[in-house]
Amino acid sequence: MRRLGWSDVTPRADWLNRRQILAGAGALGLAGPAFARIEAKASRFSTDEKPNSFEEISNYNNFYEFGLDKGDPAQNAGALTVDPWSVEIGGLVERPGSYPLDDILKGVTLEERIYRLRCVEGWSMVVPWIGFELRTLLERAGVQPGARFVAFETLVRPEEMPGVRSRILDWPYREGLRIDEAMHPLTILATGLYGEEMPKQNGAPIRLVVPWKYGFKSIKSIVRISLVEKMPATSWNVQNAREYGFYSNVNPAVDHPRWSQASERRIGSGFFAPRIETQLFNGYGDQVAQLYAGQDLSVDF
Ligand SMILES: Nc1nc2c(c(=O)[nH]1)N[C@H]1C(S)=C(S)[C@@H](COP(=O)(O)O)O[C@H]1N2
Ligand SMILES: [Mo]
Repeated sequence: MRRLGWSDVTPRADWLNRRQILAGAGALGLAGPAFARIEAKASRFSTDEKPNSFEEISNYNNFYEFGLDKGDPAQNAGALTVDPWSVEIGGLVERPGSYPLDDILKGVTLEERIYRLRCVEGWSMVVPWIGFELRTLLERAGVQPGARFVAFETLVRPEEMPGVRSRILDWPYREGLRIDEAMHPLTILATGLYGEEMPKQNGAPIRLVVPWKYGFKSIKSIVRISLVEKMPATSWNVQNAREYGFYSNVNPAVDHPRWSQASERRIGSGFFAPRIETQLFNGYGDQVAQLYAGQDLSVDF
């Protein structure tokens, strides 16, 4: 069952106003709206592009634990139990442990981050995430000097995840970032979108969002975060290293072996709408290009 998002029913101008009003109301301690909403402040990191509708964002998904088709996650993820939820933080950290989600959320400031999402398959969306910077959680756990990478794992619960009962991938779904990528302010852990709790098909209750990388890096329904010394194994790279590199930065000049990455189809733009030119680092180059200074992006793809 899905609740209506306000931008479904309100024009964008109203929605923006509402967003500002809500942010202001939170700051002033005024009563919020009658329905359950996550309070979050707007962010200077947000794009001003028009977000996709809640309908589009929550019905066109990749979440192979729930099936291969774009509609499968919306169909099947309802069965996922997301409460209680804990995230195991371990490896090279000062304070390893199993952190209940409630405790994690107590120490963070939720923000709305409207980001472009570019899937390696050649489509894109704009999503108004609610989340917080990954670095705030890593700093709380205390990163040890030897940690050079961060590894993430998704829940594996075959009873609730029909895709996990077949061998589409080598479960658990795994992803990873270099430590400087993980500490970058654009990298967030998202717990909602459109000001509401994360739909299960989008990776409830907590998922990664790395907007300058192909969508598969943004791992969903995270149960484990490990600080490690060596570059960790990641699901799509293990599946096919020639097609999916560890970095997987959005790059129109580095084609997938089986298709061009020069352009993308914006979901919801209509069948005859022209394709959009894909931008290096998905348009976030001003903020992230320096992370890769001296690297050849066609080698480290
Ligand atoms: N655990 C897990 N995380 C995942 C995936 C998946 O299959 N399993 N798919 C990835 C891919 S390919 C994309 S494009 C994004 C899609 O996120 P969305 O459905 O919220 O748009 O999730 C990523 N995270
Ligand atoms: Mo993707």
